[in-house]
Amino acid sequence: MGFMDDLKKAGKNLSRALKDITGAPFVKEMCGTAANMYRLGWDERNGGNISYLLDEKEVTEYIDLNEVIRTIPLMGVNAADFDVTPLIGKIFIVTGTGKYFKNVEDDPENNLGIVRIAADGKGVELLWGFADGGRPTSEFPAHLMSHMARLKVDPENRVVMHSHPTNTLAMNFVHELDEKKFTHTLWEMCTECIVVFPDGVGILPWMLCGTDEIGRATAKKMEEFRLVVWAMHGIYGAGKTMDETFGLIETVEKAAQIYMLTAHLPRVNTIKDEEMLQLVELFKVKCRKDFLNLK
Ligand code: 2HA
Ligand code: ZN
Repeated sequence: MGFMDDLKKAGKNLSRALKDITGAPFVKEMCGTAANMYRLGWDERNGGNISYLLDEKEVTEYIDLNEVIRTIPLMGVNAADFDVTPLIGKIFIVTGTGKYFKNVEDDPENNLGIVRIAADGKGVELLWGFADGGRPTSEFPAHLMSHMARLKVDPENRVVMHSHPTNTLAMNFVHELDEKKFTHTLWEMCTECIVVFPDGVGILPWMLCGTDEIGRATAKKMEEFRLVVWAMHGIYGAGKTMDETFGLIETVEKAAQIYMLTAHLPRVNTIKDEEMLQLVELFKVKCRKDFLNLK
């Protein structure tokens, strides 16, 4: 390197002291959320994954975007075959494949990665994390396709989250997997349900996970729903913020828990459809009216 290059590099480093990334709000949110999900029993072993679309300006406070650590092919369990053009250049923080939510908080640098979708749309550029040679979750294709689908409906969507919440899963085994019936049962279980997820819950039949096919099917559902159940596997949620997305799954799981606590007992009371309609009107949300049984 020549003298002028040295000088330029020194100048660049002097003018831009980078902040400690472990203190970055987006890293702290990933750590806190993974820890909560683990503690709630939703994400055993390597179950679950989160991806979070970051604001490039915010990221530049912590890392040098010109320094690519390595390039990783975009794939789940197979080489990926889908068009990510709308996401080229976008930066995500994402949980790693095979990594345990249990460990994220204590060791973010090995369990999380910050990646930028490469210009050719065939891979991602690692900018930080996955320090032990890791790569993004095997469900990254499903995440990216879901991000693209949600961004079309809501340009502010930033988070996609997958989890295995216990009662939601249990309910999959004993309740009909019909979107209207499943959503309606959840709406009946907690007063706030219809306000929190007025658009209802989409459902996919059991499918092989980690593939582009389940990614495409999830994204198709995401055009209509912010919540998609993967039958007998888990759930996907999407939202503007980590809190909103976590809250969606948390509310479904709470409703499913009440269902599982009561499904085998005689039902004496319920929240009526007319009452749900009052809630929708009071909180001024637009609900899936076709999921109600109004006279
Ligand atoms: O990442 O949950 O669906 C582990 C999983 C796969
Ligand atoms: Zn899973």
